[in-house]
Amino acid sequence: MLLTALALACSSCGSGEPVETSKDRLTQRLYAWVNNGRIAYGHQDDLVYGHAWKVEDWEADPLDRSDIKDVAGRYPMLMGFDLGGIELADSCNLDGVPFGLMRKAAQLHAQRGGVVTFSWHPRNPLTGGDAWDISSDQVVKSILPGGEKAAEFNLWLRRAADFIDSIGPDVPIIFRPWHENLGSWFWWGGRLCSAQEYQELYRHTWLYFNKERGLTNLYWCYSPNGNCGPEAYMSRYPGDEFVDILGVDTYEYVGPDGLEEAGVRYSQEIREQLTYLTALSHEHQKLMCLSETGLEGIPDFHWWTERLYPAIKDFSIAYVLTWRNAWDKPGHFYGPWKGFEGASDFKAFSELEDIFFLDE
Ligand code: BMA
Repeated sequence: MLLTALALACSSCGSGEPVETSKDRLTQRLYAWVNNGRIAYGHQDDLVYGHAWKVEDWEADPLDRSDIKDVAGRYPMLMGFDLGGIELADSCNLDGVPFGLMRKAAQLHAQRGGVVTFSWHPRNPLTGGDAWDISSDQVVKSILPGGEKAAEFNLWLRRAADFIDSIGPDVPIIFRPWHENLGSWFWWGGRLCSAQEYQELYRHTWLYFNKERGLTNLYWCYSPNGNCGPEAYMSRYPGDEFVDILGVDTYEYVGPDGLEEAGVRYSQEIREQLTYLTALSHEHQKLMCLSETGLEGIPDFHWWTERLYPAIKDFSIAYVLTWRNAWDKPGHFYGPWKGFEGASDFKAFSELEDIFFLDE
């Protein structure tokens, strides 16, 4: 019953003419990208800091610096931000980004013609630890309706929704809460809750944001970690009504067998994952994306053109997003920066016909 009612709900309200929302416009754009066979490039936190720099006086700053722009001459089309910390009304997120700056950057990026995506690494509501605190497998249960932390968690949702609301309905946001849900490194991960509890958590979040708060600008991304196969991928899927785009988070890790083997393995894994994601995207009538990827520190100076690009080029993904360039950890970067030895390969990647950036 509930699902039918939700499926019938659309962006039109009341009996009047359907209102075109920013989400509707985003949907059209994403489909146009895919239909034109082009993949947008995205980078996490790109406007708010980069390798060895960060925005200081954010109210005065024009926010025109970007590690990606420094190398490719253009901003990424997708800009990722993380809400971790909003749940406790912190002034900065878990990586030191003031929420005021995040709001300004999201609004500005949208004004420039770009697309914004939000992830969320909230603290552990039961233990008080961080998102990676997996000391209890009772956390999800405790925050669902009837649980001992349900009221507190609802306050967390309220704070996150307040922040999104403050950005404004005209900025569409690809929102991907409860990501990497098959691994067991976050408190909402595979061994930390049942599939049913996970699905309830996702749907509870969706219902609160979309229905109770009436946020019309969220484009919901389901983004498990990869390397799992289609059955595992779908095992915690909350349902077609709650998801707009199928994502997957997969990184390259260098093991004892070295960089070359890691690169070969990575490209192969990405292709396998995007193959089953393609089938699922047809079956469920959803777009798909590589919601997070990268190789930390990019020791392979041909990674972009020889590992990432060959792995994604034959698939209809709307975008690929590489993770952040930390301002305070010199080796923790997933995008190039000016002066980085491997930057020319990124420049070559940025000039490929089917990869695109933000042209202002
Ligand atoms: C991780 C790392 C952390 C960071 C977190 C949330 O992958 O980059 O340093 O705090 O993402 O952005």
